[in-house]
Amino acid sequence: MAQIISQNFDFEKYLKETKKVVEEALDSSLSPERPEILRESMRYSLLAGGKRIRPILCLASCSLAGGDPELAVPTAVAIEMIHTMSLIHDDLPAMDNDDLRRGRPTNHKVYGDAVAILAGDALLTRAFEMVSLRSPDVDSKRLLNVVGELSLVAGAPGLVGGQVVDLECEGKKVDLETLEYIHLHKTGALLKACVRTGAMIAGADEKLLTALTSYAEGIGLAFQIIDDILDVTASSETLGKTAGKDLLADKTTYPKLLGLEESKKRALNLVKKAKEAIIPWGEDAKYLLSLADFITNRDR
Ligand code: GRG
Repeated sequence: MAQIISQNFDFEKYLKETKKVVEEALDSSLSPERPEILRESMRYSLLAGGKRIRPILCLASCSLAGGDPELAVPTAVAIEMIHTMSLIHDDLPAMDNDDLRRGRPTNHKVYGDAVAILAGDALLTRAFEMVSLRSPDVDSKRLLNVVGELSLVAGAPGLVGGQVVDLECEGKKVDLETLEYIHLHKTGALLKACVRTGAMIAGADEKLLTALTSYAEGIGLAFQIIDDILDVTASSETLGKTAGKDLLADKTTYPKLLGLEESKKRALNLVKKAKEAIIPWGEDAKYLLSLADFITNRDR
């Protein structure tokens, strides 16, 4: 059934048009910024491309919940800001120490560590400004819920906590449970916030939020499994970031623990279950259903 709904509309067109909306909103979200070096560094990473899967998930979820996706654009931008700042900080010498991101030299390679850290800080704080002060026409109680959700996923209970465990585990033998903990926090938490906040802006009830949470948990883990697989199978050129990095940093990954075939099977199974959680919403679920397939079929 999911397959039938997914094929009933032009997903490529939807993706292209929604991405354009996101790119334009990102472009206009960063002014005025002083001093100039900070503005440049923030824009350098935020406007460097990327799949924009997170903001698109947020807007698609708002649509599923019966809301006007236009109202969720500032939150979608905020989420991409949090994601981008996490990439800037992740690439720093004190963390993953990477030279290439989104097909260009990493932020600290261009602007130096100090400015890169501060650009990340400024993007993170701007994210909360986008929701609280730049979301006209959204009920303030709903915005407060969105701020709460984003503060939880960005902080120790989410990305930061996952990153710390990930760094601690480098070079160590890691079991599947710990690996899942890392991924659910480092990657899954923000993906979950995308779909939950989009729906919150539309005023979704608990039943829908619970279904969307199940959907997001499935695609979140699947997204990271595919990321691990691509690290082994794709080139740096295609990925726009250094391929083979996990092996080099002696990181435990799904392919390392389960093998490539079993990892792929696990990702497909997670996506199937994710889709089942939102099938009762029928035609309204078509964007999120197709986005789930997009996540497993992506090549970068
Ligand atoms: C959020 C306060 C705060 C701190 C950040 C550094 C850090 C703490 C966390 C690291 C999080 C991280 C880098 C997770 C990896 C997530 C991931 C799979 C990124 C790749 O996402 P894609 O493929 O990339 O969507 P594009 O470039 O397409 O956006």
